[in-house]
Amino acid sequence: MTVEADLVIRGGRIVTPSGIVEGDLAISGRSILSVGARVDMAKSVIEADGKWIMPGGVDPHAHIEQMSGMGLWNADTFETATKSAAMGGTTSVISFAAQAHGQKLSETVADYEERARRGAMIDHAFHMTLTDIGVPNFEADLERLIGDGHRSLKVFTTYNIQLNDTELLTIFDMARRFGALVCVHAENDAIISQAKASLIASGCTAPKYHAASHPRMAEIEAVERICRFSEYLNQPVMLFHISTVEGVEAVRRAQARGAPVWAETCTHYLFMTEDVLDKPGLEGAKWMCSPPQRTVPDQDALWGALRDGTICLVSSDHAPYRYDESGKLSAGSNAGFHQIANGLPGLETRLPLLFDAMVTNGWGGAEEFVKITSTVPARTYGLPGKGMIAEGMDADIVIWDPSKTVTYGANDLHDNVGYNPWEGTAVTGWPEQVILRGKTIMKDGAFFGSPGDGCWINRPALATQPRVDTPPTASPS
Ligand code: DUC
Ligand code: ZN
Ligand code: ZN
Repeated sequence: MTVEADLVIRGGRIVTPSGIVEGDLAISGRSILSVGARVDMAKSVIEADGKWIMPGGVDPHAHIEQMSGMGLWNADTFETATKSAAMGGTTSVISFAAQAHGQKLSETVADYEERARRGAMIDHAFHMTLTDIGVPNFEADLERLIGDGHRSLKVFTTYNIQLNDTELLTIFDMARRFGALVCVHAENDAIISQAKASLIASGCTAPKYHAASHPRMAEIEAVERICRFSEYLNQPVMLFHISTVEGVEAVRRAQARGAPVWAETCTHYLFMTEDVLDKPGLEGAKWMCSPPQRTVPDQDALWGALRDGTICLVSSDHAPYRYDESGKLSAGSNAGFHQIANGLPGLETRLPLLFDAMVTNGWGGAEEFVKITSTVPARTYGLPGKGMIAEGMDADIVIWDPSKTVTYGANDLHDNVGYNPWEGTAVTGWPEQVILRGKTIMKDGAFFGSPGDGCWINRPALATQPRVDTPPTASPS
């Protein structure tokens, strides 16, 4: 019996895990019905000659409706952030359920789940950010929550919410036993504190000094230590936002030793350097993030690491703050870099920037673009149905117009940030239509999603890891 499709996208170049296919992409209900074969029975047809048909983007690192380490709320709610993501071609996002100090983990997660359930317009999941392992019922809650579908954790080694080494090892061991990936913001806190103190003592407080306040050695030390912890306990780890040559090399060495470590970088490290911070007055605050943007040789190393797989994906690290007293200027218009919230918006711009570099300008091509922005994030974080165009997968599809050029303006994003850090940047290749589980949520710049359209994605726990201790090199005498 021939099944009638709800929608057929015809004539485009479809990027699938087994190559580029020219033919029909058929959708039935919320799923992909067939890929490549001619389908004549369809309720509606989109003619897509000359367009790329790609899976919706999966952004696995974004801060949404969350309080910062400095006690400031993000500018975005689930509603504004997920609209912005969709406008840029992203259909799934992993944000954070961030534990406040003293808060029971079950309360943290329930709170974020409820806010996302009401507001989110694309599909979503949470990394559980752990800041206080001493709260009642911590271990039992963690085990239950991982079993209930939250299979990734986030810990810090700095930012006023760091865990010490003993606590980190405790979490790694629990994650190993309960089946979760641990994501780490890895920068050495003592190195940053010392650098900050000496800059402030010398009166160097403008935003441009933020770069020097996060010495590359802070990343190097913490990445090496975390890789060793991962190796020691055989615990899978994702190193967030790698920014330096040496950070890449540390990950590469750990992977060569067999440590179960993965790494990401973000768009702002690939396309920006630290000079973005050097602007008159406090203007540079708009680009402040941690780690800071680095240098051209660092960018070259990051691209090289993407090429050889040392870094497996690119996220946005969307961390939205307005350039006013609610955000970047909360400590006033004479604030020092150490009083300014870190983060910049990126959910909407991640894919067009990478499409331009990889598809339009040929760095890697269309398949590689899909891999690092959708397929690998979905696989690494265990998002069932997401990240590829194949029969039975969720019909999360983006139709890209490869010939459309857009130059970003001062305030043309759909988040609640009020500025675009990419103002003046031109990209060629633009998301023309975005489909979430079979429903069009964006077409030609018009948005059709509604709060609550986004579904929480239940992610089965990882297989638990056996512990592999390093064998002793000499017998005790
Ligand atoms: N860095 C982070 O690690 N998180 C949010 C913002 C930032 O700049
Ligand atoms: Zn971080
Ligand atoms: Zn982050």
